[in-house]
Amino acid sequence: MISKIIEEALNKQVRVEAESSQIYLSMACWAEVKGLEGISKFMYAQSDEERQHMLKLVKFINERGGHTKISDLTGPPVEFGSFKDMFQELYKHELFVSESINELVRVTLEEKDYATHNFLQWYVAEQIEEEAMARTILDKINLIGDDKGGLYLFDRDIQQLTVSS
Ligand code: OFO
Repeated sequence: MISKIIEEALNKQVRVEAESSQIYLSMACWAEVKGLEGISKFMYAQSDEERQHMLKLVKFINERGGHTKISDLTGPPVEFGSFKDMFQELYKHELFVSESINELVRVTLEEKDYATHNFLQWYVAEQIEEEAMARTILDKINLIGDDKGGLYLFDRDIQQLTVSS
């Protein structure tokens, strides 16, 4: 059984994950209409992953005697500048998500809710991976440059990242 404080804190995270999914879906659309097929596929997959993160929380709350409240979401941007800007935005967003998870972990310790604390370790590990992936992508972009040729190679390479992740 989770306390009201934990229920509320987890519900907040449901919203964060749902908004992440929408932001990445918007990035997928932006890349798709620009003809960046690889980047777009990658972002559709990221959006799906974030929805799975959200659902995992939804199930946990309901199964632990809480009630998930599905809330309004803040609409994501429609335009993302250059592909480099877009991935910088993604990195920034993942840092924000990590902070949000860390805060949630802090609340579980304060509330002495060790079951939820244990459940959240999956998210802690996931954020380490996602931050690392975003940094790898930014390193790659810096290496190949922001020009047309670089973009072509990057769009091709990122398809392999999608397959292997
Ligand atoms: Fe990438 O954020 Fe979910 O956890």
